[in-house]
Amino acid sequence: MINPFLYPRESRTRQVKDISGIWQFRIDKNTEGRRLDWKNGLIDTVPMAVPSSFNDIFTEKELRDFAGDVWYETEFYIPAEWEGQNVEVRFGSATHSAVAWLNGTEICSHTGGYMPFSGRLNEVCRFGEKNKLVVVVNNELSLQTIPCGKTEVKANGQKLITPFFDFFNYAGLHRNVKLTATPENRIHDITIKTDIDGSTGLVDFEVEIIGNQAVSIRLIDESGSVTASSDDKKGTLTVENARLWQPGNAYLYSFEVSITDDQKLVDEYALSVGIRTVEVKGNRFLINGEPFYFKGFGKHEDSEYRGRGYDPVVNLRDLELLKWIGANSVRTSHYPYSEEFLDMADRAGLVVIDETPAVGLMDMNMNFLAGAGGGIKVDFFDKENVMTETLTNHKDAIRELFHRDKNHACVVMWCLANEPASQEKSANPYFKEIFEYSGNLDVQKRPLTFTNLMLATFGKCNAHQYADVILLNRYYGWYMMGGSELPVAKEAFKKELAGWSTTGKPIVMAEYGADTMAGIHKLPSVMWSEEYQREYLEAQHEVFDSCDSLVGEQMWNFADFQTVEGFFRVDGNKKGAFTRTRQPKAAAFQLKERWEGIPNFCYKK
Ligand code: GCB
Repeated sequence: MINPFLYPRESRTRQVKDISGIWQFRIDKNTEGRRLDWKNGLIDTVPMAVPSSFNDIFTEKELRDFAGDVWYETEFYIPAEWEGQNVEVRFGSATHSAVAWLNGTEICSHTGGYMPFSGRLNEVCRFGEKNKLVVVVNNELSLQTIPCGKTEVKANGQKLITPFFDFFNYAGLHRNVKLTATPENRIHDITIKTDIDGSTGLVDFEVEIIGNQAVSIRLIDESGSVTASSDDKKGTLTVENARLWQPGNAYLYSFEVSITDDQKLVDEYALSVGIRTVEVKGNRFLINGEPFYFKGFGKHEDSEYRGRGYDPVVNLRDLELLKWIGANSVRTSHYPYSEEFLDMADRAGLVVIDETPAVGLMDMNMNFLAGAGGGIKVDFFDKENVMTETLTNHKDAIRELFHRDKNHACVVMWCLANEPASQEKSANPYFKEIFEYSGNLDVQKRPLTFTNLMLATFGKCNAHQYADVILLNRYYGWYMMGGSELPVAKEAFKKELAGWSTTGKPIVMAEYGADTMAGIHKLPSVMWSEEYQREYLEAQHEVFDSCDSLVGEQMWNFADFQTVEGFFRVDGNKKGAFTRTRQPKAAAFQLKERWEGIPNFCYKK
């Protein structure tokens, strides 16, 4: 039994060996690798960094935009002392689907580009010897994949991918690859739910074990003292005078599980646990019983050279900038971020709206902007296999995300999709099923939501009735009524918000923004200038402040990021408060001033 979702951590009984680094790589131009058994070993390779997106390493356009299979290979030793333990290889993610072979034998495969997966090696590996790992990764998109897009072979034979979303379809081994050795009898999974009763914290837990060992659980506070303990696999720990996990002021306990046989340690695992509650009450979003106000951004995992590849340096820099600007939250638009990012958010008290990779659930003839700008549109949810295959893949993505991230204190809400075509009638049955399915998966019962797009303005949306919180992506003053029409845009926006307020649900502005080229200054302002971004934001904020049901603002985007090339994007999306290299535009100082003046709690009475 393999559980890739329990993050690999070392302990007295567990070893982890990171095998990321420079691997061998080959693009499968003629789609022949699977047929010709490249699984046994690659020839004619070039070096490739793992983790990284392969796209931005090359200087050739056809390699950057390659559609199809790409192959990776590496060799490593498996320590002889690991024999007798459960040995696995674990991929943090492979975008969007992958198959892996060790010494020529298949060990695992996975579909879905942002989740970990593992394969057991014992039966195929050579202990104390060199082993060869080969992986094929495919980046193609279709109406049935999550995220959605299309892959076409052009008249000249060139295969091209059109993502139905506004970020570059980066692909490859995006996160660390690790070898792990755990005991055959071991801790398989842990599920936590916390509650607060006055000054007492309650930690409900369930531990799954492979084997029949005695269990011992201790909850350790940050000073190293044991605050509660249990000898059960399932139960509730009571913490007197609990220190709560608070936005911007995190406190983490260590939930330590050990299993023993005749007092002999068999396995141990430690999980960070924050005691906090999350609840929607009327038009308020409560954290620890208090009305919380989201301040922050929709982000991307995106940076120069690395593409979407995990980089702790970029993550730390981003965290510093988030603190500097007074943000308390982010949305993991438009896919699950690395586990290391969530660990960092837990530690920093950064509130996270955790999003699935379900983006592009809308039909468009061209690419993202064709849909948003009213391009040719055919009902997406009525298309063949969407109600069956796409729905199933969407559910799989939700199930895996919830499993991976269930214990993170920072995760306060699940965003099940970004901008589906919810103006369509058939979005109703689709999302009824998606929300019903998701509602049963999370023991913490965190609020569920999705982001609503501009085509499904108030009165036109067929899915919001299932959401606990209304998340709006709106660009009044940018994609519509921009420039001199900004005052008109403001009024139209106010009117729409008044409509959404009648639902009685809390509203979060999940996207609002204006493309801005850093360094362009204009007096008076024009669109794309730093001055216009400021005026645009000022106008939006004025509207937000007039709406009582609005419980948060997450500006689009934290930083400029890469997209497909086209006439509407200048080397990517430029709506960042920061440039792609993480330097502030003028708007960053404006946001800082505003957000430092808004407390995390009780902003609106
Ligand atoms: C949106 C999308 C986001 C885009 C953004 C934009 O509504 O959710 O992925 O990048 O608009 O800048 O147009």
